[in-house]
Amino acid sequence: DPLAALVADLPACELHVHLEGTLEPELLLELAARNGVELATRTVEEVRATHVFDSLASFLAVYYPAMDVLQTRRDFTDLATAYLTRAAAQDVRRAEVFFDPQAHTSRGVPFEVVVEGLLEAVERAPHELGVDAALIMCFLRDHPVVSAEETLTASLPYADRILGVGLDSDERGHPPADFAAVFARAREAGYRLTVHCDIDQPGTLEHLRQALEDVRVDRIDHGTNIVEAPELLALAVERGLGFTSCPLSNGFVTEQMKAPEIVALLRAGAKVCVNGDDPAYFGGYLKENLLALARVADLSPADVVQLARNSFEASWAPPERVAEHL
Ligand code: ES4
Ligand code: ZN
Repeated sequence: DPLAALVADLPACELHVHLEGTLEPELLLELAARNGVELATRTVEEVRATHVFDSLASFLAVYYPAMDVLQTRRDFTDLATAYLTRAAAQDVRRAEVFFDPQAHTSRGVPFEVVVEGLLEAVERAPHELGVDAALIMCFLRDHPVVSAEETLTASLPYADRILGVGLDSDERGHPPADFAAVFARAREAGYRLTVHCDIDQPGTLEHLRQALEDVRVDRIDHGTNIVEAPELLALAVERGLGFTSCPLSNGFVTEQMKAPEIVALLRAGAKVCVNGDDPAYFGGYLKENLLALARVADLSPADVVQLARNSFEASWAPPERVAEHL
């Protein structure tokens, strides 16, 4: 199978993966045992049986409670190391990974424990795994804006070790413009900016407009609804903005991989790339996503190579690093 062989050999960047979404059932059970956390599920099969989703909300209702097992600095290091080890095995050369500090600080885990635990893994990855790694701190849009403000303030001592900020969680009723001031402060602190514009969520086109015009993002996560707004798409293409698509995730959240939309972005010259999102929950890491999309959309080998190339061009790596890979 030439397509599978091509994907199997193709280096790429991962630009849209939530570290908490890489918590595999095996590690979940191991951390629960280590920390004495009582779970409702006792086996890998039982954990997997809870992974049935038909919407963003139904996914988040499983995703957040699982994080209770993450308590110590070492837990966060182990989570990130497990992901980066898998990424290395999938020829990921660079990973710009999301984490959700408020999902941990809101249950009493100090910000420093989360960040220092993750940084230990991220800063070892280039030497030990051959993966260039960086952190993107996401604000939870369904928490108060003041909590995002506090999270940004808490991050400032680490500003030179955190690459960017993002916006995730339940999009309904939580437009990017609500966070424009926090994002402006984040940019002042030197962070790159990205925002989830999850697919087919209420208000999605207005959210895309706000992300582009009010927040002035440096990238868009998901965002494939932009194909319905040609003038916004033209603006994004003109700015060379990256779009981080996640086909297998889309299949759960919207019942479709959104392959026609991803292909439309590719044909329009947008820097669209393929990513894992929450691979422990949605059934695959980067390569499984790329191959699934390639098959459903009947992509040519040149299209697949372009998607991988886009992942480097949409990354926030220094230009000379990007050039090494192209
Ligand atoms: C997420 Cl798929 C998705 N959408 C919004 N927020 C998220 N956090 C983790 N996965
Ligand atoms: Zn996401």
